[in-house]
Amino acid sequence: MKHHRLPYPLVCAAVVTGIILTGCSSQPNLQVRINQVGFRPAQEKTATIDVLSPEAEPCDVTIINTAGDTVWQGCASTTKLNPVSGKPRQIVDFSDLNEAGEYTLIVDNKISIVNCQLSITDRPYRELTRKALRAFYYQRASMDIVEPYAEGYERKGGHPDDHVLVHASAATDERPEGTVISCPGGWYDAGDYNKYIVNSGFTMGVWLMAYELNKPYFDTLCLNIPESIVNGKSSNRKCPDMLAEAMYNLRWMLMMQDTDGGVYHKLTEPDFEGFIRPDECSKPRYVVMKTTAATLDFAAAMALAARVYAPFEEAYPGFVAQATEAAKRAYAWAQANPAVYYDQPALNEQFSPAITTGAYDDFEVRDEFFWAATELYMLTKDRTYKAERLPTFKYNHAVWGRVSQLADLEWMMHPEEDGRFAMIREAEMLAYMRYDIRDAEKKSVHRSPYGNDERDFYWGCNSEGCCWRGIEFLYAYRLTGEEKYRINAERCLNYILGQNATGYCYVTGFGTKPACHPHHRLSYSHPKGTHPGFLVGGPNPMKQDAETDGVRYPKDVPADECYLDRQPSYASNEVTINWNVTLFALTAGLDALCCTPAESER
Ligand code: G3I
Ligand code: 9MR
Repeated sequence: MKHHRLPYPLVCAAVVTGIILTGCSSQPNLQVRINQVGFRPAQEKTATIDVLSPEAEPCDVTIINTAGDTVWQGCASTTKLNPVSGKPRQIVDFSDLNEAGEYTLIVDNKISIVNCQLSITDRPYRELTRKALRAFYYQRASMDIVEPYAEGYERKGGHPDDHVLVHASAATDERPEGTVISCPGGWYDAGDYNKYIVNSGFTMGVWLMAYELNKPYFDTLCLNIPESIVNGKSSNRKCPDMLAEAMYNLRWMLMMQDTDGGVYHKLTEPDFEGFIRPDECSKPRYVVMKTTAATLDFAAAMALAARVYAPFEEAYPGFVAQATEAAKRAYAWAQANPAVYYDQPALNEQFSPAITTGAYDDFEVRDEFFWAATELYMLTKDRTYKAERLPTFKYNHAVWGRVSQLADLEWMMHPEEDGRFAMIREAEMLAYMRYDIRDAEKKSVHRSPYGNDERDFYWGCNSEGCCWRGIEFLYAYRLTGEEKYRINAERCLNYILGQNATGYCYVTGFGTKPACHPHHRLSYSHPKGTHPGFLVGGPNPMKQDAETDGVRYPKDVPADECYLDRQPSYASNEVTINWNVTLFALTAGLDALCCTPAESER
C-alpha cells in the first residue's frame, strides 16, 4: 500500500532523498520521543508523542518503509500526564512491526504531522557496545592515541605521571612529602584529567562483573585497541580485548598502593586544568592521602581481578599473584585504619598546596568493607572474610560511594556459597523491581521503569538511576529467566536512547538528536570534537553548576528536563568512566542475548 501523505516536508526530505537524520542537528521541538538507535525485531517497541492538551484524542500513527509503503497503521493511547512535569503525552505501541528495516514513523496529532526515524535490526546494540567500550581507550592517560585504533581521534599522550609528588597529606617516613613516585597509565576519570581510586575501583567492579555475566560474548568481542592485534593477527590474542582494556587501568591502580598497603585516594593536579589538550597540561601532579574507602575499593577490585584473570596467566604473567597480594594487604591496612575519611576542606586547612579537584568523599565505609570482604572471600575461600561481611544493608542501587549491592550481586550469583543469604537478597531486589515495573506500565509516559519521580533526577542519574536499573533487570533475568526483566532492561535503554523527557539520545555520536557538547576536555580540545560512545550525566535539578559562567538553565524547567547540552554544564553533561561502564554493561548484556557467542563479532 502506498502512503498517501508523503508530501509533508520532513517525510519527503528523509524518504525521497534517503537522508538519515543523524549527527548533531538540533531539533528543539522534537515531538516524537523514541529510541533513536534501534530495536530488535522481537522487542517491545513504543514511542512517546507530545500532545497539546490532556483532552487530546489518540493520534493516528503510520509507519512507512524506505520505499514509501505503509507497513503499519494504528492509534496511540489515550493521553497521560508525565508524573514529573505534568505534560500531556501519548504512547504508541507498534511492537507487532517485527521486520528488520529502516522506517519513518509519522504521527498525525490532528494539528500537525510529525515524524521520526525508526530502525529495526537484529543487533541494535552491537555498535553502541563497541563504542561505549572504546571510549575507555580514548580516556587512557600517558600514551598516544594512534591509528588504526584511534578511529579518527588520534592525539598525543599527556600526563606521563612518572614524576608524581607525594602530597603532604600522604607523607610517611618512607615517603616524605615531595617524594617522587611513578604512576603512569590508567584512565582519566571523566571530563577532567585526574585519576581517582574510589571511582576506578567501582568502575572495575562493574566492569569485571559484566565480564563474568557475559563471558562468551566478551571473549570474542573485538575493540580495535592496540592489544587487539598480536603478531599481526587478532586470533593471536591471549586475552579478550575488554579485559586487555581493563588491564590498562588495573596496572595503574596497583601503583597507587603505598608500601604499607594503604592506597592513595587520588592522583591529581591541585586544581582542575583548563579545557586544553593532555599534551598541553603542565600542572604538577600529586598522590593525595590514603583513605579507608579508596583502600577497600582497591582491595575489592583487585580480588575480583585476581579471580577473573586467572585463566589469562600467559597474557599477564604474575598478575594474579600480584593482585591477590595487593588486595590482602589493602584489606589489612583498612582493618588497621577503619575510619580514615577523605575530607577535602579539612585536608586543605592542614596541608598545602590546597587540593580542589573531585572529592569522591564517603563517610560510610561499612559497605566498602562488605564488598572487599566478599571479593576476598570469593577469591580465597578463606572463611574469615566470609565472617567479616556485613549483610545488613537495605536494598540500594550501587554507585561509586555505595557499593553494598555489588557484594549482594556476587552472593546472588554464587548461591552455592550461602544459599539462604543469596535468596534473601534476591527476593529483596525483585520486590523493589515490582514497583518499577508497575510504574513503567501504569505511570510512565515513556514506558520506562525509571524517570517517574522527581527524585530520579540528580548528578549522574542517567547512569546511576537508569542504566543501573537496566543492569539489575539483566541480573534478575539471569537469575529467574523471566522475560519481563529483559523487557524492562530494554525499556531503561530506550529511555537513555531518546524516549525521554528531553528527547535527547544521551550517548554521544548516536541517534538523531545526540548529546553533542559534553563537559569533556578531551572532546573539547580535539580538532574532531566530541568523541563517540560517551554517556552524559543527565537531567539534574540541583544545578550545582548554575553559578559557573555560561551555565544558564531555562527558568522553571521540570526535573526531567533539567539538562543542558552545553560544554560548561558539568552537573548535567559531563562524562565519566563509572557512568560509561554502566552503559556498556547494559548494552552488552542485551546484545549478548541477541546472538550466540560465536556471532558476537559479526
Ligand atoms: O545519590 C543521591 C540520590 O540517592 C539522591 O536521590 C539524590 C538527590 O538527593 O542525590 C544523589 O546524590 C548526588 C550524587 O552525586 C549521586 O551520586 C549528589 O547530590 C551529588 O552532589 C553527587 O555528585 C557527585 C559529584 O562528583 C560532586 O561531588 C557525582 O556523583 C560524581 O560523579 C561527581 O564526580 C566528579 C568528580 O568529583 C571529578 N571528576 C568528574 C566527576 C563527574 O562529574
Ligand atoms: O571540570 C570539572 C569537572 O570535571 C567536575 O566534575 C566539576 C565538579 O567538581 O568541576 C569542573 O570544574 C569546574 C569547577 O568546579 C568550577 N569552575 C569551572 C570548572 C570547569 O567548568
